[in-house]
Amino acid sequence: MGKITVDVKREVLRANDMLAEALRREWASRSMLVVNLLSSPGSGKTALLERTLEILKGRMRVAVLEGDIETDRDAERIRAKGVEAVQITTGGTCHLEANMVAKAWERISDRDWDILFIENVGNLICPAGFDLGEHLRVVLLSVPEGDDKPAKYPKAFRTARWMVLTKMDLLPFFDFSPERAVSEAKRLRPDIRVFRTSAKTGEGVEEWANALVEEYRKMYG
Ligand SMILES: Nc1nc2c(ncn2[C@@H]2O[C@H](COP(=O)(O)OP(=O)(O)O)[C@@H](O)[C@H]2O)c(=O)[nH]1
Ligand SMILES: [Mg+2]
Repeated sequence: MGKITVDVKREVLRANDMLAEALRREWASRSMLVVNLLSSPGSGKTALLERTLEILKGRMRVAVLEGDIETDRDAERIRAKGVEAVQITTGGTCHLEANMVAKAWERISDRDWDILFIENVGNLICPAGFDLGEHLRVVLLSVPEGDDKPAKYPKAFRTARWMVLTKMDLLPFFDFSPERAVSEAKRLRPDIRVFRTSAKTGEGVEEWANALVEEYRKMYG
């Protein structure tokens, strides 16, 4: 029984990775930068996106796929910014899989986009194991969560190329050491690029948004 479960799991992952690879190629052929945002629930993924979209407006054609277990509240928040958003409700599953993303993508693939954000289901464990075909994986860590999270959830931080420390405005109220968080993350991934932001004050958001534009230009000139 144990062996069959393991084999099935491996097959599911293999099918996911093949589809993810096909999506990555399709998106690259259409000159798109696709960004997968990972974090615990409430770390500020949607809030950072809301701010980022304001900055990117008029510069890049941006769309968002919103992953949640239930409700389409986050997609509504994005649409309120005048940006195209497709909600993916997983109905209990704690992460997005490439097939869910492919289905949502179909709904907007008739138009041209420069950057596609995928907000993953809030969770630092399961989403780390599923490639969605993204070009850039970003993990968010908010000040109230504690600076020990990279060591506790290593896969999320090892597989992310960028890390955003969010809610920096709350630093005076928590025993959170950004230096410790960064050094723990770097132990897992020495080349991880770090941003510090606050969606409340706007601190660091412009730098992060500009880095996304730079990343896009690096890929497509
Ligand atoms: N103080 C502060 N609160 C924030 C910040 N970003 C998000 N929040 C709050 O944190 C909560 C969760 O944010 P949300 O964007 O929904 O997180 P998500 O679940 O990761 O998408 C909300 O109440 C936000 O107002 C921030 O930079 N500073
Ligand atoms: Mg959200």
